[in-house]
Amino acid sequence: MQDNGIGIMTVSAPKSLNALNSTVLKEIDHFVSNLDTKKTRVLIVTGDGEKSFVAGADISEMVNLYEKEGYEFSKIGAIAFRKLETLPIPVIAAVNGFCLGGGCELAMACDIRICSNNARFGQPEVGLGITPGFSGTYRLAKLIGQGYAKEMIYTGKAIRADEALRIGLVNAVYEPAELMDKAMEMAQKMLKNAPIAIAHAKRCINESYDLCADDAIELENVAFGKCFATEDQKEGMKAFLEKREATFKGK
Ligand code: CO8
Repeated sequence: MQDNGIGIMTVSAPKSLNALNSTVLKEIDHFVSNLDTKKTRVLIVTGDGEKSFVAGADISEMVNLYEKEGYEFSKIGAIAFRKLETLPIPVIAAVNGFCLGGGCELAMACDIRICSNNARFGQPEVGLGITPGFSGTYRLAKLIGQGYAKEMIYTGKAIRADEALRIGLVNAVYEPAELMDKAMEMAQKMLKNAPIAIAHAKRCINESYDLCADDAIELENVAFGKCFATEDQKEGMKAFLEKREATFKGK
């Protein structure tokens, strides 16, 4: 769904609390691959219904897999989530309930997570005899640090929204009824800013994690310079000096 520059991707598998089966994963991949990021300038990801964002990968689909199929299933999700993570637009996860296993991994592939006060986060995989997949070990440790990540992953315990806020897994917690409005409000603020500058900033933040300091700083220098080749930079700075609101064209 797309409305005035804000897209909403709703994960829907109502019989299993929106668990990610291979069809849903392919739908996510297809949606993200075909998203027109000139028209959709901010994406919100949420789950269908009031109880669950995504309750993990579909266990019934994984139960009889062997090593090769397990690897392939993990790759389908990992590729789709990587595409989501590297979209040149901001992606906000509006986590509206259970956010477990592959659900937490989906939320972590988004730029920002906000949640309802009934949300529960966890990586219960080791209790099922598997590791987190879909890049969960990588992203959780990056987001909340190795200590908390290892505790969550080794114990498999689910944490409440207030705890997720405390450890930096989410940015804010809201009443369920106001969650989507708050996500839209955040998206509207982003829409007012220069899209090319946001895309560069996102790439610098994402990529600098895996670079040494000198390379990360140089990546930013180059991105900063590139902004001066845009009409938006001229408009943004002129508007400030003329004491008016800037109108960005994404050029
Ligand atoms: N997979 C399949 N079905 C599910 C899943 C799931 N992950 N989660 C819920 N369901 C189904 C239930 O089986 C149930 O189906 P039915 O009505 O036919 O019995 C229905 O959804 C409703 O669920 P519950 O009755 O259990 O609802 P409750 O409110 O009692 O409990 C919970 C909700 C706590 C969320 C509970 O359903 C639960 O613990 N679900 C499993 C959570 C989980 O372990 N998730 C992690 C899965 S593993 C994973 O995500 C790995 C990701 C990386 C994969 C890499 C590839 C190898």
